[in-house]
Amino acid sequence: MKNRKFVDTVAIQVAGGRGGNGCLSFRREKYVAKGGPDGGDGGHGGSVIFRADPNTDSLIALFFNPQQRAEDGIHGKGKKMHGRNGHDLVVCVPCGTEIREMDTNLVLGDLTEPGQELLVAHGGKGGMGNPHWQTNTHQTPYEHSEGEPGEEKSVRLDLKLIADVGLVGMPNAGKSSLLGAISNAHPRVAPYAFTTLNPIIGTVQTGEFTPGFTVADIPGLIKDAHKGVGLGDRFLRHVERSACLTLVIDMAGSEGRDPVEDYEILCEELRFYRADLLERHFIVVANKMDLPGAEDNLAVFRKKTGLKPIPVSAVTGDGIGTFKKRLLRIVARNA
Ligand SMILES: Nc1nc2c(ncn2[C@@H]2O[C@H](COP(=O)(O)OP(=O)(O)OP(=O)(O)O)[C@@H](O)[C@H]2O)c(=O)[nH]1
Ligand SMILES: [Mg+2]
Repeated sequence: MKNRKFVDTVAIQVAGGRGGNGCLSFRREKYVAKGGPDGGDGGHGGSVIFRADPNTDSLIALFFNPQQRAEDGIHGKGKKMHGRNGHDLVVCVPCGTEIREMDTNLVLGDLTEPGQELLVAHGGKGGMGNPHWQTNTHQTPYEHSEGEPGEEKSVRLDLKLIADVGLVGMPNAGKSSLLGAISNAHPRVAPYAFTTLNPIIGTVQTGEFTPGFTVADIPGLIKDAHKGVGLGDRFLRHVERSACLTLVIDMAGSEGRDPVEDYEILCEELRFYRADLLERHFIVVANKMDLPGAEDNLAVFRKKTGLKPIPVSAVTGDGIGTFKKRLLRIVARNA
């Protein structure tokens, strides 16, 4: 589980099944002359349907199986036997998967709710048997039609995880430590940049009988992330839909960093990614308040930015309760 490749974008081919052919046949029975046409119709091809499934958490299965084809319809047979329709192919994808047609770049659908379905490739129609051509003046039809091919498409699937809260910050700001402090997740924490390489989601328990809310921790952002510097800003899509963004600032200014500057770089990168991202609710958390210098830096930060960050320490646990309550209030308001 731990080292499993995290796949959040795949390009795949989908194809509906081919319709079965209509049959050319005539009734043949002892003592019945000119029995008439009795070729059955072909069954329709199955369709390819994507379904949002809460038990699927990555697109890895499709990464290894990039061709998804539904079953063909069965050919019609004599004695007017209709061929069976091909079974639909239901492909389970994680909730939060956006499906785009490659040729047109059009979004075909966005599967966010568990159980939500989208038909992406129709199966082909079944062919018709020769009785369809029978008329008063045409009693022995030899015409019959073939099944139509199923629809084929190249589609791209993009997974955008759906968490109520998204943690963003510079590398080493303590995002993963905070996630570990407030939720059931145990993300890797280490004193170097880019410890977190893939998004991680944790659930914050808010009471014995309430469902709680989810928090996503993504890899750190650095200056020019929008140009691909560091791990780039592509992970921001996983917090794009969060009701609340939490900007985590290392208030101790470790490694000679300036918290105000960090905050400004973060805002700039978020705006570059999507201009309206910060127009939604965001809060600022001042982390590492247990370290020397943090109090002074916080005072300067307040003055320069006019913001009131929540002071916390992921290590000692100070302020974590307040932080959680604040998140819960925002999430509940947006629910
Ligand atoms: N003293 C102190 N150290 C902290 C605090 N929070 C995190 N750290 C330390 O800061 C370092 C980085 O913490 P991480 O949680 O891995 O930081 P991150 O933001 O997830 O970093 P990346 O995943 O690399 O982006 C670790 O050595 C943590 O132990 C805190 O509140 N106080
Ligand atoms: Mg981390």
